[in-house]
Amino acid sequence: MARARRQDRIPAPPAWVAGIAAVVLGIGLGELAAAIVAPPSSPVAAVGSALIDVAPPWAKDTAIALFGTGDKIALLTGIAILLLVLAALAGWLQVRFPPWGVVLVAAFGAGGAIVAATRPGAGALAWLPAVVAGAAGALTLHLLARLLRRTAPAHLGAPAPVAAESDPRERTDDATRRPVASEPGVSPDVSADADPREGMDADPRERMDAPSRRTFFAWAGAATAVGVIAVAVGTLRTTASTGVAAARRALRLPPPATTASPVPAGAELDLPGLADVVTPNDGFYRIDTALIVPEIDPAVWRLRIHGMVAHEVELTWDELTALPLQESWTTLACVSNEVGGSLIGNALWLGYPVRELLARAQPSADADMVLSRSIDGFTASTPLEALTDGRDAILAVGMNGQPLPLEHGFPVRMVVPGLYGYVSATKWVTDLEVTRFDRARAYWTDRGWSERGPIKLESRIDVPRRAQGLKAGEVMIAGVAWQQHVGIRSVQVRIDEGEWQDATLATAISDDTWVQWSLPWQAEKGDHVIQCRATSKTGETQTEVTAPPAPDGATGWHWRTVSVF
Ligand SMILES: Nc1nc2c(c(=O)[nH]1)N[C@H]1C(S)=C(S)[C@@H](COP(=O)(O)O)O[C@H]1N2
Ligand SMILES: [Mo]
Repeated sequence: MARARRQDRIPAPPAWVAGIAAVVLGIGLGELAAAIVAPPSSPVAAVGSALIDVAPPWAKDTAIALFGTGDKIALLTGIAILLLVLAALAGWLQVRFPPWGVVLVAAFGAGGAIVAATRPGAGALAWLPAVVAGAAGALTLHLLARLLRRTAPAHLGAPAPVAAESDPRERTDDATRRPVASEPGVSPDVSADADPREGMDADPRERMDAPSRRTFFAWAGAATAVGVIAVAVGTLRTTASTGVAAARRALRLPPPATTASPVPAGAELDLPGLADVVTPNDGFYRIDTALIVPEIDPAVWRLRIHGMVAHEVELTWDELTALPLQESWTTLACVSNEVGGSLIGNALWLGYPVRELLARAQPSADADMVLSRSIDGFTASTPLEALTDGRDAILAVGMNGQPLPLEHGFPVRMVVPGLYGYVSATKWVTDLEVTRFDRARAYWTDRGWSERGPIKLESRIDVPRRAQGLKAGEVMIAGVAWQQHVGIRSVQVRIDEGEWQDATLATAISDDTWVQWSLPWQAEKGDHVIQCRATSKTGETQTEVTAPPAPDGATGWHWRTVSVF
């Protein structure tokens, strides 16, 4: 019969609590350290960002499909849950098999330090917060687990056989609850260490000396509270310390040298439920790999144009905004957008044509691609031709009359009409490398997506909404259609797979934007299927063949079922 070791008598839940309390405290102190280190370098964020980069493409695609623009909150929640589970495991390990819990926590700190130090844009001290987190977590776990082990009664129920094969580790552990030996009137040789029948006799003085479970929970609770407060303070400090948001608010963009024509009358049908023809900035979809939005002070922003060029070009914010800027309307779309999806938006951009800067740099004749890179290491491969063929491919600084919002690329991003965002719309852009498709690969190309991403012809039904209760009678069917840089010629709608009927196109802002369409319908009682399809200005009609977003954009007809009462 195996004699239970003392630590085996501690139930698992308090051991989990010890691990979670220690890890929360460690992470809290780490976040606090991260706020002090410049640039701020949260180890949790660094590991999260690294996870995003190493995640298999299917995982990311699923995350975007499931959570859409909430994918980052979902990831952070997932990381938090994973950390709590690992913390609980570390607690259990440390109580049952010391020092493996402490080893696990320390290893995570070391791993976090390596990841944080090797992220793009990491500062010289980026490793420090993770080391602080790991060290504080490991030490706290050591102390809490020791306290918890001491709460276990040395004796439990029926006498156990003599521990001839006593685990030496256990003696070391027991040595930690030895103050009993130094008490006045107590002979040292009755200490647990010296007792050959340890585990058989309950020493009453030892019972008195052993801390209660309540004491343990009090310490664990205190550690957790300190950790939570430290996370909050650290996060607030990080947000306040960079001041980039404040710099953005104070910024005044120069007026455009070339203005775009205003939204033409008749472009906005203004139907409830129909997407606005101009998407407000705070309603604009956001897709990127940046767990923490990069914060770049315009005063330190630089753009470098290099690679296969005759002259390298470097540009500061002041130099860029002193150039004659132009306004242009462009509808941005994400390749991950499902048929009928909402990862698309239209804005008025203010910027400077990339072709003008390329003209200064003089790309070599055999270059065919520009790899744009953001401060956080994301890259996009844009065909050189799309940047030089005269379309409104710009380095944008303004969006709908405002400086770019931080999450949309402040201070400078690329916008190229006609190409999906992943191959053109690099936010927080700092580097343009003129190169060739057979020499360099972009972020998503490495993850199985197509190296070129022209936007596909698509149309979407916005109203009537899916679950909308419809009364029989006239109902307006309306939506949007797009194929940027080609333009939409017509949209057709059919009900219950009947004849295709021509919808009325609203006035398009330009061929680089989406266009609204509408069709009145005499709805009769019952369930109906509404479908739409667009035809482009080149005469191509939207294909019925369904394709998933990967590797180069979804296709198929959008359809919607409605019930009419
Ligand atoms: N730096 C950076 N830029 C990026 C991305 C990114 O992950 N990082 N994602 C691209 C993708 S996939 C899209 S669809 C657009 C989305 O731009 P938005 O978030 O402003 O709508 O940004 C592009 N630019
Ligand atoms: Mo995208």
